[in-house]
Amino acid sequence: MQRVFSGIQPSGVPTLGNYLGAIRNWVPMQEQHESLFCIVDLHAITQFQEPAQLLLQTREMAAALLACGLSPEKCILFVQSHVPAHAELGWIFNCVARLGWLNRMTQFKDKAGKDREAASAGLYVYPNLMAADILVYKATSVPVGDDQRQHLELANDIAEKFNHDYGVKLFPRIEPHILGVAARVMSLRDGTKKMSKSDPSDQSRINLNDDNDAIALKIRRARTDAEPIPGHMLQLEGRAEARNLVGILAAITNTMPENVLREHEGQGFGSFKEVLTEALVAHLSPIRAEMLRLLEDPGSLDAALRRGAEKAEAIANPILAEVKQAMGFLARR
Ligand code: AQP
Repeated sequence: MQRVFSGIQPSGVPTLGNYLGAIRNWVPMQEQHESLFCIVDLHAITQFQEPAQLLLQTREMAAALLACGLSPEKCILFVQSHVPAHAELGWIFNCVARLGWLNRMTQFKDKAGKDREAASAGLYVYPNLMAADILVYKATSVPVGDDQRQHLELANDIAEKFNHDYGVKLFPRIEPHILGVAARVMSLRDGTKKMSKSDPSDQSRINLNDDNDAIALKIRRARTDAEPIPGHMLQLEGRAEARNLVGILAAITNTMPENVLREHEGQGFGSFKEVLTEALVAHLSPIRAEMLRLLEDPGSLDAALRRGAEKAEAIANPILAEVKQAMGFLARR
């Protein structure tokens, strides 16, 4: 049986992008595989988080994941900083990965922006910690959005170099699982930027705890163009915002973008946006209600996360011990 690992940063309330590109695909995986889903707070602090916000966002993320259908009975749901083996293997991988490899990571360039000198060192070595998150469980299957493909390639390079340098076959090859028609949901304000929970503009995204009015307003204000909806995907070339809204409706109604175009060909975006709002509200409002219900009892959320961390540690610690032994670390006796 394949072991599945995936993570999500508690850097804000999860968005429709996180949901369609990642979380929604995790739910069926817990039925078929041994699955670990991790709230990666050590990754979130690569960009400054207000302490009170981080605490709140970590619980909100746990509530959102449970509300979307993850079950602590079927998967291991936990917080990254509760399992120190991640940080320890992350450091070891800092010493395996090459600077040249990290220099090629496009996400660092995107997130650091123009002032790279001011970015944290953590943001730069983020992909090494991500490799550790996966490999500390010898997980082989990693469901992620399309934007994470490059990081998984790097994780495989690290695993291969480690195995080669220490003459072992310790780490397996990781297979990315890029799933769904909406592998990349774009910002509602700029169709060339991905939808992000930490985007300064709240209007750029749908948050999983947005109420129906907020969803309607954001979709009404979403950028589009004056052209009507075409009949074929090719005709959406160069119309990033229009393409994004078509992709979202297709994903949320479980169909292909071509079918959405066929149904709405010739319409303007006014009526299309009404249909989209209705579909989003129908899908997201039960998730929001369940999220709010779970957040009323933080003690139960924390207890579920603690049990998850215990199960995760039981897998990670022996693997970390194997790594250290291969490297010649003196064992603590
Ligand atoms: N816009 C998106 N479309 C599709 N998938 C997405 N994911 C993120 N944004 C989109 C997928 O969600 C998973 C968890 O992401 P993350 O929290 O680990 O980090 P991220 O990719 O950096 O997500 P955000 O929302 O953009 O967070 P911030 O704003 O903190 O940087 C991943 O599988 C990702 O592919």
